[in-house]
Amino acid sequence: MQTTPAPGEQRSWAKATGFLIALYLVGLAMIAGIVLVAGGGDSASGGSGAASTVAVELSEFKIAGDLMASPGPVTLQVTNAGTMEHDLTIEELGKTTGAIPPGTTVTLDLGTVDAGDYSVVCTVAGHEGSGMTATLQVMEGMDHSTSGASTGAAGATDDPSGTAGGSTDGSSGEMDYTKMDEDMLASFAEFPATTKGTGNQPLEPTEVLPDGTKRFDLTAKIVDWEVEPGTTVKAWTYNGMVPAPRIKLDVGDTAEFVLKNELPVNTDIHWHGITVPFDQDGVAPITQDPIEPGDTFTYRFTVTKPEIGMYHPHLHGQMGLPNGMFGEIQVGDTPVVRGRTVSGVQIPADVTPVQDIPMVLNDAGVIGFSLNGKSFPATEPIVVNEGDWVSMTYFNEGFQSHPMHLHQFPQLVTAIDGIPLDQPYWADTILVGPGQRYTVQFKASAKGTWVFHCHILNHAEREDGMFGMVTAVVVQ
Ligand SMILES: [Cu+2]
Repeated sequence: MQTTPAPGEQRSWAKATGFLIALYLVGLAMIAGIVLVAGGGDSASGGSGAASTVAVELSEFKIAGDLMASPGPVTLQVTNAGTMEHDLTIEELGKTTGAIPPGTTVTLDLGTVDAGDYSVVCTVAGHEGSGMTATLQVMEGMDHSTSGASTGAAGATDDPSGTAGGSTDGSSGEMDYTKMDEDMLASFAEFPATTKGTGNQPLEPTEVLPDGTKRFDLTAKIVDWEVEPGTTVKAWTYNGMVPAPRIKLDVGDTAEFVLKNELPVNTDIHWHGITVPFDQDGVAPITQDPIEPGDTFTYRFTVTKPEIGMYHPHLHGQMGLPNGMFGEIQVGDTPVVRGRTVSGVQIPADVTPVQDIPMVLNDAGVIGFSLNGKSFPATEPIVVNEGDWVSMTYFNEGFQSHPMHLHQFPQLVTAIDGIPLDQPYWADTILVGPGQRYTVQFKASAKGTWVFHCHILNHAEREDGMFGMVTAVVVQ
């Protein structure tokens, strides 16, 4: 007996929270429409009756389901329960679903399949390497099938019931809403949770050479990293922390970065957003040879203007970044707007932020949805006094865009990608795309614990409570 958990998860998630009912209805209406279309197609093809139908669920970054069938006609019912496009491909059989949008279920007819093991992957770049691989076992006695028609019908009835917001449909009895409510409250109660390891610690020079060159040591290595309470992963790091050590340079500095590669693969460092000579750009094998496991390579460059960048591997970036290899590198001071009026709001001439915070976003790999390498409730709150100004730079090292919403306090965008804006602007939600840096400042003008989160809500909540890209500004 197969179930299709993805639509149920979406429904229960939204229902439990009460967040943005309108958005939820629109979203579910879209999903319901898609499933109805898919269901129609399925029941038409399901007429063969004898076909084994196997339910498969795709998400970031796994392929889930009982991938077993008996030899003979096999049909896959593939649901993309993730937040980005995926496909399901079985190269050996020459079959693929093609790209499946999030929240969509499609049917893939494999035809008649002989006994054997078949490799199942998502072919979107980087997804197989991040974990989207599975094996379809076809053998006698492995018949987990239901008829295609009944699976399709279940999918079709499930979702409209969710759309209507009704809990009267018997088929939704698998959800334990009471437990969801309890788990939600429990997740809030844990914040802020203590976990092992702190990222973004300042990187101090190990040595200053006679000519004034600042020499820094970086070691690329895999370490245990507690990403949320009780969840420890094998993180790929610089110097054993996520995000990597924070590098601050002064305009005019010459810096050397001695990188030792203790990873199992070749690597390099790309200084994203920092102006460097061609042979220091860290794009192996174009600008340098790959740094092999066990080898050391020294980067050396002089910085000549204020910049806000980030560093990460370019080689195997799709694996290194989501797994934790990312950090901030900044030259000069963070831009601050003072003594001018923006959209009618006077910014005092003496604004001096009490904190200058890096807010590093990630959403994939073993680190997953996170702020500064931690998932809620292990994210660190921003604690300030009433009336304080804070400056903050978002660094998106993930694979998706994140609309970062701070409750109550408008954010004044002062720079994008480290470039100060001639026309700063106010916004309460800042959409930060992969690779981008947005620098903002805000005034903590009212006491309270103000929630601060990504507004793609399944980056911030799941059935067992808040997680991922959520923290708070605590104003005392
Ligand atoms: Cu997000």
